[in-house]
Amino acid sequence: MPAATRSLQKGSAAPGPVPAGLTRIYSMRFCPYAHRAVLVLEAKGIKYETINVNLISKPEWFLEKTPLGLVPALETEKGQVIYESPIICDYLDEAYPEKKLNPVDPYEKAKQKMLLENFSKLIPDTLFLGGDSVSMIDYMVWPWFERLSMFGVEEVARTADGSTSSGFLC
Ligand SMILES: N[C@@H](CCC(=O)N[C@@H](CS)C(=O)NCC(=O)O)C(=O)O
Repeated sequence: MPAATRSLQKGSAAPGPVPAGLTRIYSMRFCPYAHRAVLVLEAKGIKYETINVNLISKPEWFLEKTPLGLVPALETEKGQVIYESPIICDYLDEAYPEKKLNPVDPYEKAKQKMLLENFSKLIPDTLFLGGDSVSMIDYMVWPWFERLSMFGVEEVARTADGSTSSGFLC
């Protein structure tokens, strides 16, 4: 992965055009949504540069580029800006079709979208699944999250080898 720049904040100069042969991701180091896009960029071997954005003090140019002011956002060589992590990931899969990550079969693709939709409902805007303090649902799902590394999920993500079945949801 190319070295990320430090995070740019309000008052910073807008970055120049995306260099030829690259795409650009506007990110924040700890953002899980941006992480999705980075995983797809890496899995597909797409050349990209990263610009980290200070989300507490957002640069004016960032708000001009992205109406929602959220990371991740992707900027192409043509200056096209794409936001919302699932849309970015689908865009990348179509724009760089050499190694497709979405299933070709429409039903299989729909099944993955349905899974994502249900998973997204589990990801809250609050610190815990049930709100601002820990509640039963957190204790109910935590054992599976804690075991993710045991089932080799990190390795699957690192190698992006979709043929390896981790079975971590069993
Ligand atoms: N639905 C968006 C969510 C992105 C999102 O919430 N990003 C957070 C960082 S993890 C953000 O930019 N927060 C800044 C803010 O809320 O102003 C996606 O999937 O890309």
